[in-house]
Amino acid sequence: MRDEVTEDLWTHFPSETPMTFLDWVIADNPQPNGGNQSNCGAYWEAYDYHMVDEPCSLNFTPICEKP
Ligand SMILES: [Ca+2]
Repeated sequence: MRDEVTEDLWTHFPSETPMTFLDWVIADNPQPNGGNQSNCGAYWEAYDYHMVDEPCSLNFTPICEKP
């Protein structure tokens, strides 16, 4: 997922359909917090697999939707 097209509008990639479920990290380090510098979302193990926003230049294992 990403908000690269419109900041704070999180969409699936590449369809750009809006995300219907978001589960951001809240405690300790509320997300998303990276603004225009962090436009890709990830589940972060250290935050019990809640979502964080990170730069799209980082490498993560993709999660794909089964057709
Ligand atoms: Ca962003």
